[in-house]
Parts: sequence; C-alpha cells; structure tokens
Amino acid sequence: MTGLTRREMLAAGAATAAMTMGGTAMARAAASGLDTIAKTRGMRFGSAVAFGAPGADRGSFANPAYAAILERDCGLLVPENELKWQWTRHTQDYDFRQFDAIVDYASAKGFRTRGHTLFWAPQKWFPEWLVKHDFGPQPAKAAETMLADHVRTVCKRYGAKIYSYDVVNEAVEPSTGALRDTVVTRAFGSGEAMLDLMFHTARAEAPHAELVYNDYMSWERGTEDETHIAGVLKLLEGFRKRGTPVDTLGIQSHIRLLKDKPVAEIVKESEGPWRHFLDAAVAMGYKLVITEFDVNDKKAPTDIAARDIMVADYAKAYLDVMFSYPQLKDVLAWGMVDKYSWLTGFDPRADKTMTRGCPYDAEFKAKPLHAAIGAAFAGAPAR
Ligand code: 9MR
Repeated sequence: MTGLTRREMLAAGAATAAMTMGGTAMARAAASGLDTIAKTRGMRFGSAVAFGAPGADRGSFANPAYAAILERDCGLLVPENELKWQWTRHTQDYDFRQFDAIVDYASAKGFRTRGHTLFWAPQKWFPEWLVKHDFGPQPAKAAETMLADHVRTVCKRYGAKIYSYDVVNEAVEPSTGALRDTVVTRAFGSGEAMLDLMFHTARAEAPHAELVYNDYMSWERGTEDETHIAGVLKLLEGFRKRGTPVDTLGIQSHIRLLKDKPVAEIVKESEGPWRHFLDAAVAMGYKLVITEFDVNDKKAPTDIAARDIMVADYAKAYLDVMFSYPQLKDVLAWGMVDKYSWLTGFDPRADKTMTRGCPYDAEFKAKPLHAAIGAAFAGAPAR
C-alpha cells in the first residue's frame, strides 16, 4: 500500500465495491468518488478550490461541507484565484499567504496540486501597478527580468508540491486568433518572445513539472471559437518550430448550452471540427488536460429536473469525445458546488434561478452531472 494516502485507501475500497456491483455504469459511477472511478482508467479527477476563513460559505478547503466533497471526489486541486498575479503580486512584492494555505491543506490531505497560473495574458487581469509599470530604456530586458523572476520565485517556493503549471493562460485573442497585445508583450517586442521566456524559465526551474498552455477555445460552433481555435493551433505549431518546451494543451472546457437546440444537435455540429482540432494538437505531440470543466446552462430550461438532465447529457457527450483521446489523463472541474461557481455571478440566467453547471447543488447533494462525469470515466478506454 506504499504511496497511498489514507483517503486514497478508503476510496480504493469504495471503488472496488462499486466496480463489482451490478447495475448500469451510471449507478456504479454514483456509488463512489469521481477520482476513484477515474483511477480505474488510469485517469484522475480534481477541482478548483478557494482560500477562505474557517467556516466561510465559499468553495474553500476551510468550509467543512466543501472540503468533504473535495476529499470524497478529488485527487487533484487547483487554486481558483490565489496563484494569479492579482493575488500574489497585488503590489510589486510577492504575497503567497493565501496560496500557501491551499498548498498546506493539499499536502496534509495528500492531493496533487496544479499551479494556475504563472501568467494570465489578457491585460484586464493584470494588477494595476503592472499596467502602469515603466519598463525603462531597455524594456525587453526589464520585462524578461520581471517575468523570469516571477517564474523562478514561484517554482522554487513550491518545488515538487506543484506537479503541473498553467505557465501561460489565454494568450490568444479569440476575435482575431493573434496573440494578445499588452503592456508586457509590447515591452518584450513580441508575444512569442514573452511566451517562450515563460516556458523556458519554467522548464529550467521546475524540470519535474508538466508545462501547460491553457486557453478557453470551446467546441461549440461560433465564429469566435473557430478563429480562437485556429489561433491556438498556430501558436502550438510555433512552439514546436521554435523548440519551446510546452508539454500539454490545457482545454478549460467551460462548455456552454447557449443555443435553443436539442443536445444531440449541438453535439452533432460540434464533434467533427473539434476532433479535427484535437487530432492536430496530439499529432504535434501535445498531451491534453481538462483544466476548468463546468457547464453554462443559460439556454437550458428553468425546470430543475429537465435542466439537470440536459446539463448531464451534454457533459457526458463532451467528456466521451475528450476521453477517447489517450493523451488526456487529468480532468479538473472549476468548482464542485453550484452556489460557489463563478457562473452564478459572471453569467446569470435570464430567469434569475441559480446556474446548475457543477456536480453538486446548493445543498451539497450530488446531481445528475456528478453521475454523468462518473459514467464517462467508467466508460473511458483505459490508459
Ligand atoms: O473563477 C474565477 C473567478 O472567481 C475570478 O473572479 C475570475 C477573475 O480572476 O477568474 C475566474 O477563473 C477563470 C480562470 O482563472 C481562467 N479561465 C476562466 C475562469 C472563469 O472566468
């Protein structure tokens, strides 16, 4: 039993029981934690987690009801916000207090932790001081020093405690497919130079870690998604041509029920072009990771039962396509409980009811989406 935490041993027992009992894949899936089911296929499951004061009503490890779900379903954790520059560099100095608390919890409980993110590329997510920063007479050198220092500082501090980094998040502008133009890329002289520096520095400082380029291009058909996908592919090709050390394409997977169409129709129009994209990425040698999975239920019905089924069906269809790629091993949800999801505030429903894009409802009860994720894992080819 070496290398297994107590939580994993308990979960493994539950999984064995679940796998030997009869019934449908759905019933098996609902009977045990998601990471446990994923492991039977050589895969892993986890979630975003937030910092919080003890007992706070948040998606935090310090909220016992939320922690119980993490400890039941997850083997992987990722900070929802606490490693972003807005948290760690709210001034030009470093402040790791909130992320340290997450890493301490993860280490104590035997979770593996992802680092999101060493750099979030759109300027609107920079801390204010960075937007106004004067890079001086040699801007490329100054920008390089600043970003390399950031990567080194984070990688040194956490060492082997972080197994995978979103080294750069969202560098491609979806409306044009070009790299985003910001005060930082302008100082560097080009977006490519900025990206290359980030990945080379991360490889040197954290040679053990998986290095991920993460973005939100999604499989739903729409002009922006297509331009976005083309831009990401071009970026991935460029990395390979220049020898930039990028291991994995992070696919955020905020999938969206935004059309007044049955699930089967949305899936039918999405799958072909999406596979084309994934095929191209894996042909270049990239691995895949689902980094931020949830379902935007904007156009799903108000009725809870009908909506939950639609969300679950849509998720299952998407995950089945993704899980058919052996290059995909890790799957992380962007939160486990509806009431703490970014979707509730960021993209509220017209009928003002709570969004239902996470595996658990506001009462911490598992929903059909939870069973659908479990069933997708249970049915995935082993890797
Ligand atoms: O879920 C996050 C939310 O709490 C924050 O307010 C927001 C801005 O920091 O970021 C959200 O997470 C985003 C992630 O970091 C990158 N991909 C999109 C996610 C949802 O907006």
